[in-house]
Amino acid sequence: EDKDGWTISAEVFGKGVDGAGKVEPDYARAKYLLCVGRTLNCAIGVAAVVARAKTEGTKVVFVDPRMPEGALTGSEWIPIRPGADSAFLLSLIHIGITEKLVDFEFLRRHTNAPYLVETGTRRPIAASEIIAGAPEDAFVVMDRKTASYVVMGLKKDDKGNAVGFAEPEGVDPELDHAARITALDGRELEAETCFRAFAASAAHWTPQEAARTTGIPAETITRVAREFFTQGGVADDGWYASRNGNDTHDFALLSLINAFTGRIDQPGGFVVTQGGGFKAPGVSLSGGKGKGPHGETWTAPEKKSLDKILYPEGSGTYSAVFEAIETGKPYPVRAAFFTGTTMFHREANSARLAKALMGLELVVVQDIFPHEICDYADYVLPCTYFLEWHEYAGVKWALNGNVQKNDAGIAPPQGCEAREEVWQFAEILRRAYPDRAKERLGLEQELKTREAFKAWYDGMMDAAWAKFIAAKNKAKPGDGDRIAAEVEAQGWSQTAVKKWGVYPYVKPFGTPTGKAELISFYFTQKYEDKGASGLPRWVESPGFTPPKPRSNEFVLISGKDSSSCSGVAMWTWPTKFLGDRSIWMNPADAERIGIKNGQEVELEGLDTGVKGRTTVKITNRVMPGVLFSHGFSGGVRTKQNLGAYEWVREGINSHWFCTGYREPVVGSLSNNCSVRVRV
Ligand SMILES: Nc1nc2c(c(=O)[nH]1)N[C@H]1C(S)=C(S)[C@@H](COP(=O)(O)OP(=O)(O)OC[C@H]3O[C@@H](n4cnc5c(=O)[nH]c(N)nc54)[C@H](O)[C@@H]3O)O[C@H]1N2
Ligand SMILES: Nc1nc2c(c(=O)[nH]1)N[C@H]1C(S)=C(S)[C@@H](COP(=O)(O)OP(=O)(O)OC[C@H]3O[C@@H](n4cnc5c(=O)[nH]c(N)nc54)[C@H](O)[C@@H]3O)O[C@H]1N2
Ligand SMILES: [Mo]
Repeated sequence: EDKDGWTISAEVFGKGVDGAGKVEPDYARAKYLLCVGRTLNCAIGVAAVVARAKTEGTKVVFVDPRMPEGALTGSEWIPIRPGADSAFLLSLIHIGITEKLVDFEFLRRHTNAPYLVETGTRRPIAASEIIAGAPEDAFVVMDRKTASYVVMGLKKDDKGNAVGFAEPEGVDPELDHAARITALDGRELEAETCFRAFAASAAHWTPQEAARTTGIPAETITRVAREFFTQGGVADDGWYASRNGNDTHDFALLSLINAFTGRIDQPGGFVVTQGGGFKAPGVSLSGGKGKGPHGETWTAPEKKSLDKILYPEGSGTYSAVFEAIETGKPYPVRAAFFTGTTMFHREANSARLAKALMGLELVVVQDIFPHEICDYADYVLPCTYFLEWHEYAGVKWALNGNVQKNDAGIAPPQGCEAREEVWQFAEILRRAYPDRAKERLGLEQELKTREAFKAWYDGMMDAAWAKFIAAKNKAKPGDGDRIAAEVEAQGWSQTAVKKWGVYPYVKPFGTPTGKAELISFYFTQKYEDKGASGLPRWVESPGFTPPKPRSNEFVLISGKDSSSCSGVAMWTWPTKFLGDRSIWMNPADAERIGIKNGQEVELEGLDTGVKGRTTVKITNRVMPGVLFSHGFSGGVRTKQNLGAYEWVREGINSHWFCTGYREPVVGSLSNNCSVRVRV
């Protein structure tokens, strides 16, 4: 459901950079930061970094149906119709190309823009089809220097990993090329460059055409395009792609527009983050082999998890499990553990979720608060909070490489049972499958006391940390000791400084071409028929019925703010006062349908018929035709007695009204929906 870190950047940059926070704008040096459906105000240190950059002149532009907090001062807010982001982004690129503002040299050398595809189908043309003796996995460009087709390949190590580029010295690829080519086997191929195919498709999105779809004036689109490409623009690639069911294209374009600026992995551009380098001990499964925390190994079933079977490019489309619960296919699911997730406040279509939960024989919830999901649980296992764990970790979403340490500041009170979920899991595993617990985790005896658990678990963590420090000392004498001392003294330490200009100049990206891809060769070859075209384009949101314009029907969207959202903040006392459990409505809409500020209304899902009541806040911070609600900020429906926290029931949970539509390849949900408002 949630696409944290994945963000579909793999379509443009391939595997390997699709982990959490692996590619990011260089926020500190960005000159012009474009945020499409991204609020910034909430994401870890980014807000502070961007605030500092703004004092040095960085311009920030938010493109969002509602005005996020970050746009209240010193930034521009451009309202956009929900689900129209691809049309906007394609128009920016189209203007950039036609006004020659994009970096053609970068496109030629470091993207697959000059690579040949079959005209119409966009099937990548392999070099081996037209050049005798070319490797199977290489592609082809027209070289301007030699006026001939040349082989563009990758250097690979013995494991098949791409480690460099194999292309002719001084190759000067033609961007705008089309030809009829006779293949070695005699077939006639109509070929064109990716650039031509992409530019032709983007050309549909003139500012006027994009204005009709996005609701943004054509002059604004033209101005933003010129500013973006001439003032050092960088686009944020976003954090999660579950909005309208057409988001795959939006997120691919948010990454791709950065390739058109030529500032990939350059200061102020769109960069690959360095990574801390520390790997915490854990269990991994891959290629039929399991690996335990002490180096234990075993043979694991070759089966894929359900979400990967149904949504091969997704990362955790939980609702994939719903069908399996109901039908037993592709395999039956009878029990589920829910660890640290609200479920009802994250998952679109609450009724479908409730039905799936009731179809399970065993539901176990591990949480720290009495969320709605507890009503469906056979067992609720209260756990410790992450700040109570002893844990070393790499720092994600940071430009430089850093490591950090958590440790409990205080011990649990006497007589209180405080158990980490790892402890609970380990003990459940040991009782259910004693042999596996021994073979895979090195766990033979019951971890009866907190001391016993800490000796086992913290011992593994400390051993991994000691190994990391030793390796750092070996690589550079004294460096490990410095890191260890800094972590002890201040909780974190810098392990590596960002190296600029590595990807895709020296090291290839994980794409078939090793370069940034205008047309994703991987997606085109694998998913063209499933609608996840390798060529990003705009499609109308398939996630919900569009509301009738200027009626009492609206698109209902949601998002977070810096003070109240998330399953934890929902249950804190400040949220009672700071949390916003209303829905936002534009004054023009309120006047037309006769609604006063603070008035209670009924919402009804256009597709689901589900009803709910909440109060309306009339504000210019949301565009006409759209209602905004804060996620994780109300609408709790539980049978539990909540005592002083009864107020968490106020308002709505926007997921009540959602269809739960999922994009078929990546599996992102439509968290937006359409509703009717009645007084
Ligand atoms: N305080 C706080 N901070 C958090 C979190 C939290 O819960 N609370 N969660 C963390 C997590 S897990 C994440 S993923 C990040 C997320 O951080 P962001 O990626 O910045 O996401 P949101 O803050 O949810 O903002 C999403 C925005 O998208 C807008 N939107 C909705 N539909 C559309 C559309 O069709 N087009 C466009 N252009 N915009 C649309 C919404 O109005 C909203 O302003 O924040 C992290 N930080
Ligand atoms: N309407 C709407 N829906 C959304 C979003 C949105 O913006 N709007 N955002 C989407 C995004 S980006 C995300 S990431 C998801 C997030 O959806 P969730 O994963 O459901 O959200 P969190 O707030 O991270 O939930 C954390 C849960 O873990 C519990 N918890 C906290 N600490 C601990 C701990 O140490 N141990 C255990 N066991 N439990 C703990 C909290 O009480 C809470 O129940 O929601 C998605 N759904
Ligand atoms: Mo997220």
